[in-house]
Amino acid sequence: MPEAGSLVNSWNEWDPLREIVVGVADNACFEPREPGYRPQLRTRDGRDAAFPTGPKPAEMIERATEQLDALALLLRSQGITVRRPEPPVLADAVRTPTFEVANQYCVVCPRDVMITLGNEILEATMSRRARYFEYQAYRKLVYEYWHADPGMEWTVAPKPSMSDAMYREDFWDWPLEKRHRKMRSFEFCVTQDEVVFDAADMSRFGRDVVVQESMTTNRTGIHWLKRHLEPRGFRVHPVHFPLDFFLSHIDCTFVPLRPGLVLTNPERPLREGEEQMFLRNGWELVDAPQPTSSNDEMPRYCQSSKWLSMNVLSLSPTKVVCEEQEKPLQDLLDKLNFEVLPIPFRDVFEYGGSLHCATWDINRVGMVEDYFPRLDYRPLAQQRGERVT
Ligand code: ABU
Repeated sequence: MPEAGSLVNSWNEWDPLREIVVGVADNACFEPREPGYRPQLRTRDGRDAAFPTGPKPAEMIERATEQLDALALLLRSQGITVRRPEPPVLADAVRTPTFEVANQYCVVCPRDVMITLGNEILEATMSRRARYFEYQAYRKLVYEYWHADPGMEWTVAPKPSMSDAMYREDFWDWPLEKRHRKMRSFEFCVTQDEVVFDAADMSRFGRDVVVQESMTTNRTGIHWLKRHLEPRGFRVHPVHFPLDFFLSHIDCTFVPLRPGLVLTNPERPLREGEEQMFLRNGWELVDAPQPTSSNDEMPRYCQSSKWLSMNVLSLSPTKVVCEEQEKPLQDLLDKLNFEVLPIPFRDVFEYGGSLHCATWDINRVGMVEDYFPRLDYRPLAQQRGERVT
Protein backbone atom coordinates (compact mmCIF):
# COMPACT_ATOMS: atom_id res chain seq x y z
CA MET A 1 0.00 0.00 0.00
CA PRO A 2 1.41 3.46 -0.84
CA GLU A 3 2.13 6.08 1.82
CA ALA A 4 -0.51 8.79 2.30
CA GLY A 5 2.12 11.42 1.35
CA SER A 6 3.07 9.85 -2.00
CA LEU A 7 3.41 12.20 -4.98
CA VAL A 8 1.52 9.87 -7.32
CA ASN A 9 -1.72 9.10 -5.50
CA SER A 10 -5.19 9.29 -7.00
CA TRP A 11 -7.88 6.70 -6.37
CA ASN A 12 -11.05 8.25 -7.68
CA GLU A 13 -12.49 11.11 -9.74
CA TRP A 14 -13.51 13.41 -6.89
CA ASP A 15 -11.09 13.56 -3.92
CA PRO A 16 -9.48 17.01 -3.31
CA LEU A 17 -7.13 17.65 -6.21
CA ARG A 18 -3.48 18.53 -5.53
CA GLU A 19 -1.62 17.95 -8.80
CA ILE A 20 -2.82 17.60 -12.38
CA VAL A 21 -1.56 17.61 -15.96
CA VAL A 22 -3.36 19.90 -18.44
CA GLY A 23 -2.98 19.18 -22.18
CA VAL A 24 -1.48 21.56 -24.76
CA ALA A 25 -2.64 22.32 -28.30
CA ASP A 26 0.75 23.12 -29.89
CA ASN A 27 1.59 21.15 -33.04
CA ALA A 28 -1.95 19.68 -33.22
CA CYS A 29 -3.08 18.16 -36.51
CA PHE A 30 -6.46 17.10 -37.85
CA GLU A 31 -7.08 13.46 -37.05
CA PRO A 32 -6.32 11.44 -40.19
CA ARG A 33 -8.60 8.87 -41.76
CA GLU A 34 -7.38 5.40 -40.80
CA PRO A 35 -8.91 1.92 -40.38
CA GLY A 36 -9.93 2.71 -36.78
CA TYR A 37 -11.36 6.15 -37.54
CA ARG A 38 -13.24 8.16 -40.13
CA PRO A 39 -13.41 11.83 -39.11
CA GLN A 40 -16.42 13.72 -40.41
CA LEU A 41 -17.40 17.36 -40.45
CA ARG A 42 -19.84 17.91 -37.63
CA THR A 43 -22.12 20.57 -38.95
CA ARG A 44 -25.14 19.59 -41.04
CA ASP A 45 -24.07 21.68 -44.07
CA GLY A 46 -20.61 20.09 -44.22
CA ARG A 47 -21.39 16.44 -43.67
CA ASP A 48 -20.40 15.42 -47.19
CA ALA A 49 -17.40 17.75 -47.53
CA ALA A 50 -13.89 16.37 -47.12
CA PHE A 51 -12.38 16.51 -43.65
CA PRO A 52 -9.21 18.63 -43.62
CA THR A 53 -5.81 17.00 -43.28
CA GLY A 54 -2.44 17.98 -41.81
CA PRO A 55 -1.64 20.63 -39.18
CA LYS A 56 -4.47 22.67 -37.67
CA PRO A 57 -4.38 26.38 -38.59
CA ALA A 58 -2.40 28.59 -36.21
CA GLU A 59 -5.45 30.64 -35.15
CA MET A 60 -7.33 27.49 -34.13
CA ILE A 61 -4.38 26.40 -32.03
CA GLU A 62 -4.12 29.85 -30.46
CA ARG A 63 -7.80 29.82 -29.45
CA ALA A 64 -7.53 26.41 -27.83
CA THR A 65 -4.25 27.34 -26.15
CA GLU A 66 -5.89 30.38 -24.59
CA GLN A 67 -8.63 28.25 -23.04
CA LEU A 68 -6.26 25.51 -21.89
CA ASP A 69 -3.98 28.12 -20.30
CA ALA A 70 -6.99 29.73 -18.60
CA LEU A 71 -7.92 26.35 -17.12
CA ALA A 72 -4.35 25.93 -15.85
CA LEU A 73 -4.54 29.41 -14.29
CA LEU A 74 -7.88 28.67 -12.62
CA LEU A 75 -6.52 25.42 -11.17
CA ARG A 76 -3.39 27.18 -9.88
CA SER A 77 -5.58 29.84 -8.27
CA GLN A 78 -7.18 26.97 -6.34
CA GLY A 79 -3.77 25.92 -4.96
CA ILE A 80 -3.40 22.99 -7.38
CA THR A 81 -0.04 22.19 -9.00
CA VAL A 82 -0.42 22.13 -12.80
CA ARG A 83 2.06 20.42 -15.12
CA ARG A 84 2.03 20.52 -18.94
CA PRO A 85 3.26 17.92 -21.47
CA GLU A 86 5.74 18.58 -24.28
CA PRO A 87 4.25 17.88 -27.70
CA PRO A 88 6.65 16.42 -30.23
CA VAL A 89 6.36 17.20 -33.94
CA LEU A 90 3.03 15.64 -34.95
CA ALA A 91 2.71 16.59 -38.61
CA ASP A 92 5.11 14.00 -40.05
CA ALA A 93 3.95 10.69 -41.46
CA VAL A 94 4.60 7.73 -39.16
CA ARG A 95 5.87 4.41 -40.44
CA THR A 96 6.30 1.37 -38.18
CA PRO A 97 6.84 -2.29 -39.12
CA THR A 98 3.08 -2.92 -38.82
CA PHE A 99 1.33 0.29 -39.90
CA GLU A 100 1.65 3.67 -41.51
CA VAL A 101 -0.35 6.82 -40.84
CA ALA A 102 -0.34 10.26 -42.47
CA ASN A 103 0.27 12.23 -39.26
CA GLN A 104 -0.24 12.12 -35.49
CA TYR A 105 -3.07 13.98 -33.76
CA CYS A 106 -2.53 16.17 -30.69
CA VAL A 107 -1.71 16.11 -26.97
CA VAL A 108 -4.72 18.03 -25.76
CA CYS A 109 -6.37 15.07 -24.01
CA PRO A 110 -4.00 13.27 -21.64
CA ARG A 111 -7.00 11.52 -20.05
CA ASP A 112 -7.40 9.35 -23.15
CA VAL A 113 -3.87 7.98 -22.87
CA MET A 114 -2.75 8.12 -19.24
CA ILE A 115 -4.44 7.04 -16.01
CA THR A 116 -3.40 7.14 -12.37
CA LEU A 117 -4.72 4.16 -10.42
CA GLY A 118 -3.67 4.70 -6.81
CA ASN A 119 0.12 4.91 -6.94
CA GLU A 120 0.37 3.47 -10.44
CA ILE A 121 0.65 5.37 -13.71
CA LEU A 122 -0.65 3.25 -16.55
CA GLU A 123 -0.13 4.10 -20.22
CA ALA A 124 -2.97 2.76 -22.37
CA THR A 125 -2.46 0.79 -25.56
CA MET A 126 -4.62 3.27 -27.51
CA SER A 127 -6.84 2.17 -30.39
CA ARG A 128 -5.89 4.45 -33.27
CA ARG A 129 -2.69 4.71 -35.25
CA ALA A 130 -2.50 8.49 -35.05
CA ARG A 131 -2.45 8.18 -31.25
CA TYR A 132 -0.02 5.26 -30.94
CA PHE A 133 2.93 7.45 -29.93
CA GLU A 134 0.97 10.04 -27.92
CA TYR A 135 2.43 8.69 -24.64
CA GLN A 136 5.77 10.18 -25.68
CA ALA A 137 4.53 13.69 -24.86
CA TYR A 138 4.10 12.60 -21.22
CA ARG A 139 7.29 10.57 -20.78
CA LYS A 140 9.36 13.44 -19.36
CA LEU A 141 6.73 14.01 -16.68
CA VAL A 142 6.41 10.28 -15.98
CA TYR A 143 10.18 10.00 -15.50
CA GLU A 144 10.10 12.97 -13.14
CA TYR A 145 7.35 11.38 -11.05
CA TRP A 146 9.10 8.02 -11.13
CA HIS A 147 12.37 9.52 -9.89
CA ALA A 148 10.69 11.69 -7.24
CA ASP A 149 8.35 9.02 -5.88
CA PRO A 150 9.93 5.65 -5.07
CA GLY A 151 6.47 4.21 -4.41
CA MET A 152 5.20 4.96 -7.90
CA GLU A 153 4.52 2.00 -10.16
CA TRP A 154 4.80 2.57 -13.89
CA THR A 155 3.09 0.26 -16.34
CA VAL A 156 3.03 0.40 -20.12
CA ALA A 157 0.24 -1.76 -21.50
CA PRO A 158 1.20 -4.04 -24.42
CA LYS A 159 1.25 -2.02 -27.62
CA PRO A 160 -1.02 -3.54 -30.29
CA SER A 161 0.16 -4.00 -33.86
CA MET A 162 -2.50 -1.63 -35.28
CA SER A 163 -1.98 -3.57 -38.49
CA ASP A 164 -4.86 -3.82 -40.98
CA ALA A 165 -5.75 -7.20 -39.47
CA MET A 166 -6.58 -5.56 -36.12
CA TYR A 167 -9.51 -3.68 -37.66
CA ARG A 168 -12.65 -4.43 -39.59
CA GLU A 169 -12.26 -1.57 -42.01
CA ASP A 170 -15.56 -2.36 -43.71
CA PHE A 171 -17.20 -1.46 -40.37
CA TRP A 172 -17.48 2.14 -41.53
CA ASP A 173 -19.47 1.08 -44.59
CA TRP A 174 -21.80 -1.39 -42.89
CA PRO A 175 -25.44 -0.59 -43.60
CA LEU A 176 -27.13 0.97 -40.58
CA GLU A 177 -29.13 -2.15 -39.76
CA LYS A 178 -26.01 -4.34 -39.66
CA ARG A 179 -24.08 -1.75 -37.68
CA HIS A 180 -26.81 -1.53 -35.05
CA ARG A 181 -27.09 -5.32 -34.82
CA LYS A 182 -23.32 -5.74 -34.39
CA MET A 183 -23.03 -2.85 -31.99
CA ARG A 184 -25.65 -4.37 -29.74
CA SER A 185 -23.23 -7.25 -29.29
CA PHE A 186 -20.44 -4.66 -28.89
CA GLU A 187 -18.63 -5.50 -32.10
CA PHE A 188 -17.05 -2.39 -33.57
CA CYS A 189 -14.15 -1.64 -35.92
CA VAL A 190 -11.49 -3.08 -33.59
CA THR A 191 -11.50 -6.90 -33.45
CA GLN A 192 -10.93 -8.95 -30.30
CA ASP A 193 -7.56 -10.35 -31.39
CA GLU A 194 -5.30 -7.92 -29.51
CA VAL A 195 -5.34 -6.01 -26.22
CA VAL A 196 -6.83 -2.59 -27.03
CA PHE A 197 -7.99 0.14 -24.67
CA ASP A 198 -7.99 3.91 -24.27
CA ALA A 199 -7.53 5.09 -20.68
CA ALA A 200 -10.63 7.31 -20.92
CA ASP A 201 -12.89 4.27 -21.05
CA MET A 202 -12.16 3.75 -17.33
CA SER A 203 -13.65 5.51 -14.35
CA ARG A 204 -12.15 5.19 -10.86
CA PHE A 205 -14.16 4.54 -7.70
CA GLY A 206 -11.44 3.64 -5.13
CA ARG A 207 -10.77 -0.08 -5.30
CA ASP A 208 -13.42 -0.43 -8.00
CA VAL A 209 -12.73 0.53 -11.60
CA VAL A 210 -15.48 0.50 -14.21
CA VAL A 211 -14.49 0.05 -17.86
CA GLN A 212 -16.82 0.50 -20.80
CA GLU A 213 -16.65 -1.81 -23.78
CA SER A 214 -16.52 0.54 -26.72
CA MET A 215 -15.08 1.41 -30.11
CA THR A 216 -11.83 2.24 -28.32
CA THR A 217 -11.73 -0.59 -25.74
CA ASN A 218 -12.32 -4.20 -26.68
CA ARG A 219 -13.09 -7.22 -24.48
CA THR A 220 -9.49 -8.42 -24.71
CA GLY A 221 -8.38 -5.03 -23.39
CA ILE A 222 -10.78 -5.32 -20.45
CA HIS A 223 -9.52 -8.84 -19.81
CA TRP A 224 -5.94 -7.54 -19.69
CA LEU A 225 -6.98 -4.79 -17.26
CA LYS A 226 -8.63 -7.37 -15.01
CA ARG A 227 -5.56 -9.60 -15.00
CA HIS A 228 -3.29 -6.65 -14.36
CA LEU A 229 -5.31 -4.77 -11.74
CA GLU A 230 -7.14 -7.44 -9.75
CA PRO A 231 -3.99 -9.01 -8.22
CA ARG A 232 -3.18 -5.44 -7.07
CA GLY A 233 -6.42 -5.26 -5.06
CA PHE A 234 -8.68 -3.54 -7.60
CA ARG A 235 -11.98 -4.93 -8.86
CA VAL A 236 -12.61 -4.30 -12.54
CA HIS A 237 -16.24 -4.06 -13.70
CA PRO A 238 -17.05 -4.03 -17.42
CA VAL A 239 -20.02 -1.77 -18.20
CA HIS A 240 -22.08 -1.29 -21.36
CA PHE A 241 -24.18 1.49 -22.79
CA PRO A 242 -26.13 -0.23 -25.57
CA LEU A 243 -27.93 2.88 -26.85
CA ASP A 244 -24.70 4.70 -27.73
CA PHE A 245 -23.80 3.74 -31.27
CA PHE A 246 -20.47 5.58 -31.24
CA LEU A 247 -19.21 4.52 -27.83
CA SER A 248 -15.86 6.03 -27.05
CA HIS A 249 -14.67 7.20 -23.63
CA ILE A 250 -16.87 6.94 -20.56
CA ASP A 251 -16.53 10.52 -19.35
CA CYS A 252 -19.45 11.90 -21.36
CA THR A 253 -21.71 9.09 -20.22
CA PHE A 254 -21.09 8.04 -16.62
CA VAL A 255 -19.39 10.63 -14.41
CA PRO A 256 -18.94 10.05 -10.66
CA LEU A 257 -18.99 13.33 -8.74
CA ARG A 258 -18.68 12.29 -5.11
CA PRO A 259 -19.17 9.11 -3.04
CA GLY A 260 -22.74 7.99 -3.69
CA LEU A 261 -23.44 10.16 -6.76
CA VAL A 262 -22.94 9.54 -10.48
CA LEU A 263 -24.00 11.98 -13.20
CA THR A 264 -25.58 9.84 -15.92
CA ASN A 265 -26.43 10.42 -19.57
CA PRO A 266 -30.22 10.18 -20.14
CA GLU A 267 -29.68 9.00 -23.74
CA ARG A 268 -27.16 6.31 -22.76
CA PRO A 269 -28.51 4.16 -19.92
CA LEU A 270 -26.45 1.31 -18.50
CA ARG A 271 -27.25 -2.18 -19.79
CA GLU A 272 -30.09 -3.57 -17.74
CA GLY A 273 -28.76 -5.05 -14.51
CA GLU A 274 -25.46 -3.19 -14.47
CA GLU A 275 -26.99 -0.37 -12.44
CA GLN A 276 -27.55 -2.83 -9.56
CA MET A 277 -23.95 -2.60 -8.33
CA PHE A 278 -24.56 1.10 -7.71
CA LEU A 279 -28.13 0.98 -6.40
CA ARG A 280 -27.40 -1.91 -4.05
CA ASN A 281 -24.61 0.14 -2.51
CA GLY A 282 -26.72 3.25 -2.02
CA TRP A 283 -25.43 5.23 -5.01
CA GLU A 284 -27.72 7.70 -6.73
CA LEU A 285 -27.67 7.94 -10.54
CA VAL A 286 -28.73 11.45 -11.55
CA ASP A 287 -29.42 12.26 -15.22
CA ALA A 288 -27.66 15.28 -16.70
CA PRO A 289 -29.91 17.86 -18.41
CA GLN A 290 -29.86 18.24 -22.19
CA PRO A 291 -26.69 20.04 -23.34
CA THR A 292 -27.04 23.59 -24.67
CA SER A 293 -25.86 22.61 -28.19
CA SER A 294 -27.27 19.91 -30.42
CA ASN A 295 -24.80 17.55 -32.11
CA ASP A 296 -25.13 19.61 -35.30
CA GLU A 297 -24.29 22.80 -33.42
CA MET A 298 -21.01 21.46 -32.07
CA PRO A 299 -17.85 23.09 -33.52
CA ARG A 300 -17.27 22.19 -37.17
CA TYR A 301 -14.31 19.85 -36.72
CA CYS A 302 -15.43 18.41 -33.38
CA GLN A 303 -15.75 14.61 -33.45
CA SER A 304 -17.32 14.35 -29.99
CA SER A 305 -20.99 14.50 -29.11
CA LYS A 306 -23.02 17.29 -27.49
CA TRP A 307 -22.49 15.35 -24.24
CA LEU A 308 -19.12 17.00 -23.81
CA SER A 309 -21.37 19.08 -21.56
CA MET A 310 -20.97 16.32 -18.92
CA ASN A 311 -17.19 16.22 -19.21
CA VAL A 312 -16.65 18.17 -15.98
CA LEU A 313 -13.57 18.20 -13.77
CA SER A 314 -14.02 17.66 -10.03
CA LEU A 315 -11.67 19.62 -7.79
CA SER A 316 -13.15 18.03 -4.67
CA PRO A 317 -16.38 16.28 -3.62
CA THR A 318 -17.96 19.74 -3.39
CA LYS A 319 -16.34 21.73 -6.21
CA VAL A 320 -16.62 21.16 -9.97
CA VAL A 321 -15.29 22.99 -13.04
CA CYS A 322 -17.98 23.14 -15.75
CA GLU A 323 -18.07 24.58 -19.29
CA GLU A 324 -19.32 28.17 -19.20
CA GLN A 325 -22.32 27.79 -21.55
CA GLU A 326 -23.73 24.70 -19.86
CA LYS A 327 -26.09 26.61 -17.56
CA PRO A 328 -28.66 23.79 -17.12
CA LEU A 329 -25.93 21.46 -15.84
CA GLN A 330 -24.53 24.22 -13.64
CA ASP A 331 -28.00 24.69 -12.12
CA LEU A 332 -28.31 20.97 -11.44
CA LEU A 333 -24.87 20.87 -9.81
CA ASP A 334 -25.81 23.87 -7.72
CA LYS A 335 -28.97 22.06 -6.54
CA LEU A 336 -26.83 19.06 -5.67
CA ASN A 337 -24.79 21.38 -3.41
CA PHE A 338 -21.67 21.72 -5.54
CA GLU A 339 -19.75 24.94 -5.90
CA VAL A 340 -19.48 25.39 -9.68
CA LEU A 341 -16.55 27.13 -11.38
CA PRO A 342 -17.64 27.95 -14.97
CA ILE A 343 -14.96 28.40 -17.60
CA PRO A 344 -15.13 28.83 -21.43
CA PHE A 345 -13.76 25.71 -23.14
CA ARG A 346 -15.56 25.31 -26.47
CA ASP A 347 -12.45 26.07 -28.53
CA VAL A 348 -10.95 22.87 -27.11
CA PHE A 349 -13.86 20.70 -28.29
CA GLU A 350 -12.29 20.20 -31.72
CA TYR A 351 -9.41 18.37 -30.06
CA GLY A 352 -11.56 15.52 -28.78
CA GLY A 353 -12.76 16.58 -25.37
CA SER A 354 -13.65 19.03 -22.67
CA LEU A 355 -12.44 19.62 -19.11
CA HIS A 356 -12.07 16.01 -17.93
CA CYS A 357 -10.52 14.80 -21.19
CA ALA A 358 -8.00 17.65 -21.26
CA THR A 359 -6.57 16.74 -17.85
CA TRP A 360 -4.95 13.81 -16.04
CA ASP A 361 -4.86 13.86 -12.28
CA ILE A 362 -1.66 12.82 -10.52
CA ASN A 363 -2.51 13.51 -6.90
CA ARG A 364 -5.75 13.71 -4.99
CA VAL A 365 -5.82 13.77 -1.18
CA GLY A 366 -7.21 10.48 0.09
CA MET A 367 -6.54 6.79 0.05
CA VAL A 368 -8.15 3.68 -1.35
CA GLU A 369 -11.72 3.11 -0.14
CA ASP A 370 -14.32 0.44 -0.75
CA TYR A 371 -17.45 2.23 -1.98
CA PHE A 372 -19.16 -1.03 -2.93
CA PRO A 373 -19.16 -3.31 0.11
CA ARG A 374 -22.25 -5.13 -1.21
CA LEU A 375 -21.15 -6.72 -4.48
CA ASP A 376 -22.84 -9.66 -6.14
CA TYR A 377 -20.21 -11.77 -7.84
CA ARG A 378 -22.67 -14.00 -9.67
CA PRO A 379 -22.66 -13.56 -13.46
CA LEU A 380 -25.00 -10.79 -14.54
CA ALA A 381 -27.38 -13.17 -16.30
CA GLN A 382 -27.75 -15.12 -13.05
CA GLN A 383 -28.28 -11.92 -11.05
CA ARG A 384 -31.07 -11.07 -13.49
CA GLY A 385 -32.64 -14.44 -12.76
CA GLU A 386 -31.92 -15.86 -16.24
CA ARG A 387 -31.07 -19.52 -16.58
CA VAL A 388 -27.29 -19.95 -16.85
CA THR A 389 -26.11 -23.10 -18.58
N1 ABU B 1 -13.75 11.98 -25.88
C1 ABU B 1 -15.03 11.93 -25.32
C2 ABU B 1 -16.12 11.84 -26.40
C3 ABU B 1 -17.34 11.17 -25.93
C4 ABU B 1 -18.60 11.54 -26.70
O1 ABU B 1 -18.52 12.02 -27.82
O2 ABU B 1 -19.71 11.40 -26.17
